[in-house]
Amino acid sequence: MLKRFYIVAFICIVSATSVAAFAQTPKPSSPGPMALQVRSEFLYAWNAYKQYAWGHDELRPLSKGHHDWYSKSLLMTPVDALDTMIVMGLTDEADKTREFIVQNLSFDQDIEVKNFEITIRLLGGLLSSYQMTGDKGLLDLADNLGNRLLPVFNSPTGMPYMFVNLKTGKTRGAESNPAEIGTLLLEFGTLSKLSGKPIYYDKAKRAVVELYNRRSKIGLVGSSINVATGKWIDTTSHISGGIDSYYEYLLKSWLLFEDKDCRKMWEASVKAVNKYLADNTRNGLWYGQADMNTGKRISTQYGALDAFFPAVLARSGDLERARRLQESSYKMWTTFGIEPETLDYTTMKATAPGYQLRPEIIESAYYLAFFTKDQRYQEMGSTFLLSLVRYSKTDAGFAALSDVETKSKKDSMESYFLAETLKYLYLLFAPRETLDLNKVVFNTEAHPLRKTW
Ligand code: DMJ
Repeated sequence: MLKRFYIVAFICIVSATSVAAFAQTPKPSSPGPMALQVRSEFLYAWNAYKQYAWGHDELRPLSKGHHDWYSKSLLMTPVDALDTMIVMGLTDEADKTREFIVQNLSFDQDIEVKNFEITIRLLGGLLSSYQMTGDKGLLDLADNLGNRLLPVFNSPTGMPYMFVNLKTGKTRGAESNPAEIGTLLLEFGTLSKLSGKPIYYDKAKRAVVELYNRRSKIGLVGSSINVATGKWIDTTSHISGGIDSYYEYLLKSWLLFEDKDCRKMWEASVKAVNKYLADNTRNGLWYGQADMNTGKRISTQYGALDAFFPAVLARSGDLERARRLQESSYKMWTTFGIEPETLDYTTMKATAPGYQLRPEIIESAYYLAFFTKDQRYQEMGSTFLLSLVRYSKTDAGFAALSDVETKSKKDSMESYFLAETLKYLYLLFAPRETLDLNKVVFNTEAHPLRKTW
């Protein structure tokens, strides 16, 4: 009898202690007015998607219609947007969206998809939402998708082909680039850890190592490579679209998986990038283009996609370069009132004048705000929010711009606007404990992944 009393008392103490420990986990304080405004802009865009494009990949904000990437919808916007709803505390909306995805999304489709985009948007989205909700249906979908993507790695070098048919596994597209080859390990690696199947990690890791091994003597990679022959097609090196997230994933794969090879590859790569691509001008710090073999400057283009780099530099601890480069990105934004896709930083003239609702400059502001606690980055955030509302908001969601000079709109609202642009803008203003950047690693589509294994 006495023994039973002690057992019951022990169980009570243990459960009381774990409830207390759980209760001690800092609860984020309520979001302030700026974060709430971002949240209402998110709902405005999401409701427009629901009204005009529900069940399709994307909203067409000007024609109030929809767009599917392939002959069948893969629910690109709902999957990409789900963890933003969770982060913003939109619980009812998130629950309904999650249930819809689990019941309706099927990858058993005879369609040829782009491995990179499907990995960062869908695989990344499913994995992060699974980690945040524990809904096993999301992990099953991720595992099913990962398995259908695996044939991409069956090239002579192990570097992935660009496209794969989700039903037949037929691959195509040997001419690829560092971003599409080296931006897979966070998602495939996480899938390995959560499913217990090492094959995903191994294939994605081999791809990135094969790519790294083909760097030039001065440590740079080019912009186009044949994954069947392993030969470079274009030796122009930069940090822009087509290479960008290869660097991002070297750093983040080290942080998420404690993978020492990735750490070595990151450290060697960033040294070369800072030596040959960084350009210290009278106009500030920029990163341009150089030949991967000689290091000779080829051109002086910088743009919306390059603006991810301050975030990566800040996460790696290089706050000095991160701050300086973010000031340049901000100059790019304020010169036009909203940023162009690219400009020539020696003349500050736009060379590709569109704005595709991209997140990178806001992502960098968020990282810098988190790591420096400097108000400067929220000031930047206010400018970003004001411009987005002034120039991109439409009757139905938000529209990209075809020209930042004339501010003419384009009939497109990419899913990353909800996954990334508005998530980072919200986090920039939300209480810092909403997400701890020291514990969470964002994939390149802003899907937060955690080391739960
Ligand atoms: C997103 O799909 C990802 O951030 C990717 O790494 C680059 N392009 C878009 C956003 O600009």
